[in-house]
Amino acid sequence: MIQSVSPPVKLNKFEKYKFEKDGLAVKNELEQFAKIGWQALDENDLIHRLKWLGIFFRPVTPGKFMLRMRIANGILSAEQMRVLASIVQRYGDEGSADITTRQNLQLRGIRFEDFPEIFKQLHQAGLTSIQSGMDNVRNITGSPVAGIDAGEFIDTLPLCQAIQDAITNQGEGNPEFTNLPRKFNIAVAGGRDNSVHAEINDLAYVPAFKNGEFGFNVLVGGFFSAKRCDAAIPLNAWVKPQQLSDLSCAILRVFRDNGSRANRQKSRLMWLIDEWGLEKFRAAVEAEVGFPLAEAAPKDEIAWEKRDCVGIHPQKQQGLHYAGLHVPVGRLRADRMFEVARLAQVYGNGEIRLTVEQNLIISHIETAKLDAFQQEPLLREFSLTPAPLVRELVSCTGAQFCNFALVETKQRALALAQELTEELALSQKVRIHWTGCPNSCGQPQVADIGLMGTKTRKDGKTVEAVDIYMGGKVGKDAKLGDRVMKAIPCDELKSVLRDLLIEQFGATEKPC
Ligand code: SRM
Ligand code: SF4
Repeated sequence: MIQSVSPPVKLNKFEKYKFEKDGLAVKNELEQFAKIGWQALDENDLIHRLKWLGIFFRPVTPGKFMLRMRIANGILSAEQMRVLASIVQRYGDEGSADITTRQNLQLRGIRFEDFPEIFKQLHQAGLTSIQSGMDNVRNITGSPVAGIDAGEFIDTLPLCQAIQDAITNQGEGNPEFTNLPRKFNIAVAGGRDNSVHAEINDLAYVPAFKNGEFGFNVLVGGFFSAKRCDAAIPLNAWVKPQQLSDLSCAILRVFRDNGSRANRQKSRLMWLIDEWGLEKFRAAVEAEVGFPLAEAAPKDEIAWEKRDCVGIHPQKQQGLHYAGLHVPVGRLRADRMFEVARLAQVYGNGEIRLTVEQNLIISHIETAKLDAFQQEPLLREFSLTPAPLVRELVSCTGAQFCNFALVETKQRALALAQELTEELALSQKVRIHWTGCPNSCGQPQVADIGLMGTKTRKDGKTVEAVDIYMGGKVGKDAKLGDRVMKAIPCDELKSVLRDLLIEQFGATEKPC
C-alpha cells in the first residue's frame, strides 16, 4: 500500500519539499548524482533527501559525507564490520566511525563519488543505511545481550529485524513509510533491566506476562526535542511477540496520516496523542491494526537496575562468556574496527554487539580462551575495566561534525572525565552524558549528570557553556532528569563537576 498523504492545508518548509518529491526518489538517481558531483545537486536533494539513503551532507566538513547505517538490535557480524572498516579506511585520517546512542554506526569522511560503489558493497554484505535519517524510523534498538542473557525473557534480535524489514521493505526502501511527519524511535526490551531506555522512544515494547503468557506492554510518545521532552506513557495494550511488526506498522500509519505537518516543533507522536487523548489514539491504532488490542498486563517485568554490560560476564550458554569493551565516546578508527572483527572471530562466534552507551560487546568466548583474550593489546585501549567516570560516558557528535552544535563535546567529555579520574577516587560509577545542543542526541536527561551545550557571556565575550541536568534514572522506575544549573562556562565546569561528584556521589580527593 502506498502512503495516503494528501497535500496538507498548511505546509511547513520540510513538508513542501517532501510533497514536491519523495525522499526515497534519490535512490534511483544516486549514480547520476555521483557523476555530476554534489556541488551540482539541488539543495533539497543534497541537504535533505539524501538522508533517506542515510547520506548526510556535513556543512562543517563539506565534501566529506557521513553515512548512518541501520543495524537492527545493534548486532552485526565480523565480516560486516570489516566491510565498514574498509570503507572508512580509504579516507585515511579523515575516515572514522562512531557508535551512536541508538546502538548504530555512522561512517565519516566519505567522498560523494564513492557512494554507488559503497552501496553495492553494503548490499553484498547484507547491510543497509536506508531511511535512517530525517522523517523516518530510526535504528531499532533491542537488548545488547539478546540471545545470550540468562535473565532474558526473549531474544529481541529477530523481533527488531522483523520490524526493520517490514518498515524498510527488507532494506530496499518502503514508500509506505517514507513520509512521516517527523522522526520516529522504536525499542524492544527483552530482559529485566530496560537496557534500551524504553521510556525515551516514540514506541517501546517492555516484557509483561498476561495470564501466564509472555508478551509486551506497549509504551508510546517518549521523545526529546529542543522544545519539549517527555517520557513514554502506557498505551494500555499488550501484544504477543509475533504481533510487534503489525502493531508497529499500524501505529506508524496512524502517525503518518494524522500527525501534525504544520508546525514541525509539534510533530512528534506525543503531540498527536495530546491532541486526541489516549483513548482516541488507541482506538485509531486498533482500527488500523485489524485485531483487538488486549489491555495491558497489570505490571511489566522491568525489575532490575540497568546493566552496562562492560567487563566479562557468563552467558546463558554453559561455558561461554561475553565481553563488554569500553570504547571511549564511541569513536572508532578503521584499524580498530578490523581488530574488533578479528577478536570477534578468533575468540568469539564472530558476532559484534553495540550498546546505547556507545560501547561494544564480543560474545561467545569459551572459558579456555578468556586468558588469552584478556592479553590482547586492543583491550588496553578498549578496556574491560574502565574508570567509574568513563565507563558509561556518552557523548553526541558535537561541533566537530554537527552544525547544530553549540559546543565541542567528545574530546572535552573524555578529557574532563580523565582529569577528574586522576584527581578523585570514586567507589560507584557515575553516568555522564554530553550533548552539544538542546536536540539531546546524547540524552542528558537519562544521565546521573547530563551536560547540554549552550552559549553564555563571560568577560564581555560569548563562550561555550553547558546547562547541567541531574536525577536521570535508568532501568527500573526510569525517570528523566531535570535541569539544575544554567550556562556554566566550559572553563569553569571542572570545578563545578568536582564539587558535584564530592557532594552527591561520594567522591574523595586522591592524595597528590
Ligand atoms: Fe540526533 C538531529 C546525531 C540520537 C534527537 N542528530 C541530529 C543530526 C542528524 C543533526 C544534523 O543533521 O547534523 C545529528 C547528526 C550529527 C552527526 O554528524 O553525527 C544527530 N542523533 C545523533 C547521534 C549520532 C548522536 C550520537 O553521537 O550518538 C545519534 C544517532 C542515532 C542513530 O543511530 O540513529 C542521535 N538524536 C538522537 C537521540 C537519542 C535517542 O534516539 O535515543 C535523540 C533524542 C531522542 C528523540 O529523538 O526523541 C535525538 N537529533 C535529535 C533531534 C531532535 C528531534 C526533535 O524531535 O526535535 C534532532 C534535530 C531534528 O530532528 O530536527 C537530531
Ligand atoms: Fe548535533 Fe545537537 Fe545532536 Fe549533538 S545534540 S549531535 S550537537 S544535533
